[in-house]
Amino acid sequence: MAVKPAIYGASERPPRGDYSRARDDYTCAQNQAYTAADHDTYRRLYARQSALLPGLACGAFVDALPRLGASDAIPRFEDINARLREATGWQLVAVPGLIPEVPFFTLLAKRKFPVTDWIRTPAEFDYIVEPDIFHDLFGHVPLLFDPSYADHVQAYGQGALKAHALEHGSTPVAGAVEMLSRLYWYTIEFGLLRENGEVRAYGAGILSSPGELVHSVQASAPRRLPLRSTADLLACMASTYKIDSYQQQYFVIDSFEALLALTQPDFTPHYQTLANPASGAARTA
Ligand code: HBI
Ligand code: FE
Repeated sequence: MAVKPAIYGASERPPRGDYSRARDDYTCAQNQAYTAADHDTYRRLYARQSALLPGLACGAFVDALPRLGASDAIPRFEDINARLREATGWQLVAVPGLIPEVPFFTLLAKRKFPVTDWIRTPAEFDYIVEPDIFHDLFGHVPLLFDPSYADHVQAYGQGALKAHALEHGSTPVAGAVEMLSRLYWYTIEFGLLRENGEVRAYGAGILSSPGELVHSVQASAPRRLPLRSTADLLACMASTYKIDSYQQQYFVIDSFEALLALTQPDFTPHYQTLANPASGAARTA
């Protein structure tokens, strides 16, 4: 069955990737025809980004990165899966690119991480709007080897399916999925962690970007807000974000265990609080 590709964020460009390959759940077999240029792009991206990590990436990421395997060519997902299944029970599944929210959340809820299987062109070496295989593999996959983080991502998927059902249920709670996708954005994509008193990056969008990795940790301009209490969580879920420029603010957690504990309780009251304008929950740009 031909599947409808998703349009990501505000991007108006047609989605990349060949969705005719996708199965009903939007997964596909990993591309078998990478060119020498594709492997060389991956090798160069990996070399540049891994050289930047010391003092900027969190320790758990630096420790887990080698578990992606060889860095001189695009890895086979099944090779990584043999190690990942053993570590946290997660599996990588190939997808043709961005997929609609419910199929995305459904895969996460089953501890299956969707990894785009095409890579940017050499001309896009420095920047690409859509997530490609380097963003997904280098940015998202290493921390899936960390048990607490891995549990958080699955809990996110389960919670997002609940939010979607709430939003489209008999007593709709407006914006529940958007509020939760802000949490995803400010943690899994652009999250910062405080370790040994220092700010370090753990979000995939930061870890796969040469410029934003430095900006998010070292620039004086962005606000770095705590993500520690329920009030902080509400502020995060009330904060919009930009998909194609550096963030003007970041949220900083104390640990993956603390993030998991903070996001464990049912979110329904949070959605209701935020959906009620009189609540006065922080509104930050
Ligand atoms: N699809 N393949 C893919 N990867 C994503 O990160 C992704 C997606 N679809 C939807 C989506 N992310 C957003 O809804 C989340 O960032 C909240
Ligand atoms: Fe991502």
